Amino acid sequence: VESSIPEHMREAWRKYSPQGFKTKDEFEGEVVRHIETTLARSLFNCDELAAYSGTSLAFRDRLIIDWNKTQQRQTFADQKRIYYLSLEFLMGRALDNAMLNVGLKGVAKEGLEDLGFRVEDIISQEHDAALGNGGLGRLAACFLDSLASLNYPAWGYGLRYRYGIFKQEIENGYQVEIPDYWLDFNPWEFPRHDVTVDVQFYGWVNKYTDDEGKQVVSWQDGELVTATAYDAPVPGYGTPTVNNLRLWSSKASSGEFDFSKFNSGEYESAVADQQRAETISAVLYPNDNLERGKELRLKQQYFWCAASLHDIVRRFKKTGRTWDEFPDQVAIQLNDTHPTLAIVELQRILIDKEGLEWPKAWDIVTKTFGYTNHTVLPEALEKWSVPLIQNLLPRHLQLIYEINLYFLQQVERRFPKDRDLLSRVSIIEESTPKMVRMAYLAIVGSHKVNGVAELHSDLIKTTIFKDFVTVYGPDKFTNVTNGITPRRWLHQANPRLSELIASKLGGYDFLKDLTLLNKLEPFIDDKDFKKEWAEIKYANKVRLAQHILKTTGVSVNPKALFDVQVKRIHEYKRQQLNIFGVIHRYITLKGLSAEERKKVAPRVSIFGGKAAPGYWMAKTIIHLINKVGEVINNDPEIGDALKVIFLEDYNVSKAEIIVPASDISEHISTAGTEASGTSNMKFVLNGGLVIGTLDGANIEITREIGEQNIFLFGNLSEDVEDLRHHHFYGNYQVDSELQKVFDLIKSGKFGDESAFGALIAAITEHGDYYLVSDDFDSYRKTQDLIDETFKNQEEWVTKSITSVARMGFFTSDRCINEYADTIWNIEPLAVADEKEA
Ligand code: C3B
Repeated sequence: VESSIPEHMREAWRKYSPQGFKTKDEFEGEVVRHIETTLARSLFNCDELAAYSGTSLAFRDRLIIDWNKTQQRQTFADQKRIYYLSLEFLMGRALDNAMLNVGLKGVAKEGLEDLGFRVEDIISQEHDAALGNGGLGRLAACFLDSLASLNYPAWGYGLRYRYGIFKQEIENGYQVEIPDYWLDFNPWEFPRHDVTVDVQFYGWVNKYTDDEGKQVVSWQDGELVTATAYDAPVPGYGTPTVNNLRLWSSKASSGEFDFSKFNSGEYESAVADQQRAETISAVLYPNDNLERGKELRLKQQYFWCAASLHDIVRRFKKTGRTWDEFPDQVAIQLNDTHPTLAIVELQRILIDKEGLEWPKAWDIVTKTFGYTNHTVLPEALEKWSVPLIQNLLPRHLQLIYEINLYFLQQVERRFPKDRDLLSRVSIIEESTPKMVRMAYLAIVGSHKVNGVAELHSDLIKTTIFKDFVTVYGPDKFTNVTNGITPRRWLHQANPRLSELIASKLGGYDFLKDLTLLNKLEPFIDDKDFKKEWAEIKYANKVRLAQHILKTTGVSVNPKALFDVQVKRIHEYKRQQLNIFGVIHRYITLKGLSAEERKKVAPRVSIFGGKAAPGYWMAKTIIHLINKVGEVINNDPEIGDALKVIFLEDYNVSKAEIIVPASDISEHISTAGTEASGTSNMKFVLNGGLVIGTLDGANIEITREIGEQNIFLFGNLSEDVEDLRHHHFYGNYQVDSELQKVFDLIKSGKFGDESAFGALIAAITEHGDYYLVSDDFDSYRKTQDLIDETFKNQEEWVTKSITSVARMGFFTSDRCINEYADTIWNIEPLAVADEKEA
């Protein structure tokens, strides 16, 4: 073991090495010490924010000890690591998670009470770490939780955006975006000013023969931007493993070719350079399932890939191994195509810097990388223009062409003279300008490609990547169905339900092996258990009702059926179908007598989600929901029978309140468009039922929990293409009940009808691409069935419990173990002293 401290002096280190608090008294001591010295506050000016800060610092100290030990253990063990490259990590809050994962929330609760605070108030002081848009970013966060909880040696690599996803406010029914500056006080990150990488952009490529007659390729000039590492601890649940999430921050380099300007008196321009460099990691692109081809985004991608690869290679080289062993030490997973340049960058390092021959280098590269596809939507598939890459990354463009050449030669050998096939699979699209198809590059540069749910993985093999199945055979393509961490999405978000389950199963082992939930099934006839189950749901609904009252001023009845659709606003996710359904329900209610209306099952329709700032149609949907809410919520004839709520600024910490409080949640994408969906899993795990299409993971959820426990409707993915065709070439007619909805909107009932013209025209005039009209009838009828079923609470609770009992498959632990076995070939690193959770 190497150390700069001589052996005979290490005793002092060992003696004073901090242990971290364990008892309530020690915890209080740490909190007070941090508040008084680290924060320079006192008991006379300690508000909740200061108490949050002190508590976080106390827990942070504890985590650091295990974090350091984990990193040491992993370095000495010297076994293969997985590096998860993701442009998004939607972590949410860290304190509650840290408390639960180290098993000291009880201690903190009591300690904070002694100090005059309630633990819930302290937890809610924390600003969400919102470095992601939606499913893709939250999946990365769940994966980190599982990797640590299962003791895998794993690092996440991402960007440290100064601004996360914007905050959403609703003004006059419209979405307004507010910047999310989240770094004012962030106790969870550690700047590593000694861990920096200079990343090069622009410049030109010099190819020449050196004195010894060797071909040399050198990428010269351009500008350098420095990447500085910021590390955050990722604690596992009930284990001392604390993994590392490394995020890169950009600033102008003090290296070779920038700061000469200072010396020549160009101060302002040097400052401008500085700001330009800092812009790279300034802001998260707020698009979900949409790529716009902006140069700054490409800069972000290369900056992060180059810094991460440099870091990984540096760590590998310290082991003194030969390059052949690289894929035995390193697995890199590409979260979507955003990090595809990492493939080219590794090839560049091996060829240009380390002097390896092409075939050997390429063999190492392809053994190292795996690629996960998360979408088949054409507008989300990344393509970068050749001139853009040529200018920004001239050497990489050459390498991409070479990679493509070798690949096409290989295809040509196997399928001689199939010129069509060659042009279809070419990494370069022969358009004007030429484009680099990033997904194709990712496939060619990886040894495995996976989709995120069974249907999705089948679809990529038969549609967008069909030709690659021809070229490589089917084995390169595989499925790993997504999962969620039950620690955050059950134990943390729904502590009472978690406790009730633990009381029946004899402990919290189910949080580490979610299949144990099936031991709940024998209790479905247990009256007391069912009663408590229902009471917990009710209490969660009361809590959400309070939140709704506080944030919207609308009072909702917690006894009503809570129908929730929270996710990014997108036409393919079909919030428009939901709100049209709500309007139809309103029309029906208005047609009833007061007596009849009293017999109707009351319902609260709850929406939440952000629209990309440039996605006009999505913003129109938000506007309509809010306008419909204004009318219905203020209609005295309607009362409790129907309420429509739009919850502002949906994010991870709000999801933790909303998810446990749903009776029904909506996952109603046009079949074949939602790759998986993950909130569907969260809602069911919390005892909510689902209305959904046969899309993404809904299909597997149905298989696990049983058809009788889910409300399915709508056309199947195999029929979508024909229906779309029919819309244009058949005699297309809008569903007559949907037409009534459109007529009411057009009458001006919900304000200026012209505001909603495009939304209606998309269906009536422009081919109804998302099949809203085709699915409207079965959607409505299924909603009616839900009303009927909800009236029988006995049956409803049985469905709820049965579903939860059968959700074991959807833990991200299962998912991570599958990746580890079938794609990464990595093993957990045993930890001697497993702690009790
Ligand atoms: C999402 C998909 O839209 C979801 O169906 C899927 O569950 C998650 O990824 C996780 O796999 N996705 C996203 O959030 N952003 C993209 N750019 C592409 C897919």
